[in-house]
Amino acid sequence: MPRLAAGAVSGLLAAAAALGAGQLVAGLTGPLGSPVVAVGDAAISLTPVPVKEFAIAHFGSHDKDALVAGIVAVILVCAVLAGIAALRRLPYGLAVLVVFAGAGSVAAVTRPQAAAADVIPTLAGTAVACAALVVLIRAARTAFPRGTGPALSAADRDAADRDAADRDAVPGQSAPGTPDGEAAAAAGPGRRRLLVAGAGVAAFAVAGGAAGQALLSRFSVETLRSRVRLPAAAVPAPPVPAGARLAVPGLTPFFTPDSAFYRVDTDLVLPQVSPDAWSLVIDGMVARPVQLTFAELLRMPLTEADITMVCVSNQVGGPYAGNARWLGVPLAGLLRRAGIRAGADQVLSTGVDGMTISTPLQTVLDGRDGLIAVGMNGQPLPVAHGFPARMVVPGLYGYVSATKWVTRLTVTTFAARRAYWTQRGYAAQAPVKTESRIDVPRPLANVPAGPVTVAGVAWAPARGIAAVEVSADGGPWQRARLAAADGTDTWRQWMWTWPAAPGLHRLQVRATDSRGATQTPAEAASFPNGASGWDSVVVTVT
Ligand SMILES: Nc1nc2c(c(=O)[nH]1)N[C@H]1C(S)=C(S)[C@@H](COP(=O)(O)O)O[C@H]1N2
Ligand SMILES: [Mo]
Repeated sequence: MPRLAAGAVSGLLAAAAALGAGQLVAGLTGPLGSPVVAVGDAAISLTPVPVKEFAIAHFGSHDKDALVAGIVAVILVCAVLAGIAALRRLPYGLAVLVVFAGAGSVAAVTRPQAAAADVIPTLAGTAVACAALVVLIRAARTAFPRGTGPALSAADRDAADRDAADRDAVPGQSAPGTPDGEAAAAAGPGRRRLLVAGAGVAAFAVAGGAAGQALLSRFSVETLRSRVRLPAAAVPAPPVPAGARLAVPGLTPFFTPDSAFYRVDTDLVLPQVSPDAWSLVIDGMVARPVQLTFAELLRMPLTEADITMVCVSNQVGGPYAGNARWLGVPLAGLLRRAGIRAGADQVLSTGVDGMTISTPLQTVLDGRDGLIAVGMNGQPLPVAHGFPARMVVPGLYGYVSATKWVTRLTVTTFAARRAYWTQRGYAAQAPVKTESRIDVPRPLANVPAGPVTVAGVAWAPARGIAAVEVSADGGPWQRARLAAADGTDTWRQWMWTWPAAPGLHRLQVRATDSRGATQTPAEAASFPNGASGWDSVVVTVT
């Protein structure tokens, strides 16, 4: 057993050394080459939609941490197997490592933003792992010679150690009494050698990983972002009406702070885009293709607009919606400047991460505030939300409108081009469904009998909310009080005072948009065009 354990630990240490070396080299070549990142990004684009939906629903913004943990777990299990295999025959263990190197390299070079250098971290990591495995396995074989492991008890081994020590002291005297005397005699110093080698490899892994992490911070564009000065809006947003905010503790704030704004994208490592290197190309079915630098974009008249953004993966009552004040160049003007040719019906936008998003051209041109945004809540876009520029179009789910790190707008047709999520079966036409959510009381809360404040938000971006109603225990729908509307593109807070009697109760909410359409009770999953149904909470009144 100790022999097997030594093999397993050798495998684990070799894998740790590989990850440390990979991270160190990625610190030089760029974050996308880090083996775990490369494999993770590849896994994300290969993951079937239901699994992705599950991950977003159950791990939320931590879905990527869960993925990384999963990959590391797979690596560790394979490392254990490689170590044990190597104990029998070294080439078996090395073969496992080489298979990993192949998978990691393929993953690294097939990523949309990949450079040839992105295979180097994986190859360097594999070379280090092979060397470490050879050294450790040789030491392990000496320390735990075949056949002695399971047979030797702890007392036997102590005896063998002593024998070995004796033999050192008295040259020529062998350890009698054990069937494999020679080997057992070598075990003591062998084990020390294994310990030293193991500790060395572990130290290398930790130091390499830490150094790589430190080097990787060089790739951050945070400093460049902090130097961006956004011009004032030529067309400022109207002030938010005084009555847009209701004073209810626990209610979703009207504007979502950047730190609380949901983040959904397919990137394990946030794209770091220098505003100096960034440009926006407008091409496809246009009369005059346009290319704009960030400086040129900032010199154009900027418009400010309050827009609530929603992810198609948001479940009824879910958290993947946020409201912000965006600053940017109107999209319609940019496209018209390029000259849209007849027959086009789609804007296909591309992010530097390779994400493609198809937006119906008509929704961009119908007068709503579609933007190439550079500012969010008075600051340059946070890196996680698309710095230096992203698209925002009110009324459409993010996957058909909200391209982060956007760098190309191609005017085209739905017949000619399909975008990332529509290739995966999501709807090409995806207006945000009217939804309302109960924020307070929290599900399964205990509240005292008497008047209880029920409150939440409701949204129907681009249409506007006209009414919100609440029902207790399936009883008659009661009109909630609506906070003042800040245009049609943002959510509205609402509240209702519930005369609560003791017992277990279920509250339900539904909204009606400004066209008079009431939110459907029909429950739909978020695939393929957004969840529907009424949000509800169950509470205990005492
Ligand atoms: N480049 C890029 N843009 C993207 C995505 C992405 O994966 N990559 N995800 C889209 C999706 S599905 C949504 S809901 C919004 C989320 O924007 P946020 O992370 O700023 O909230 O970004 C959209 N834009
Ligand atoms: Mo989304």
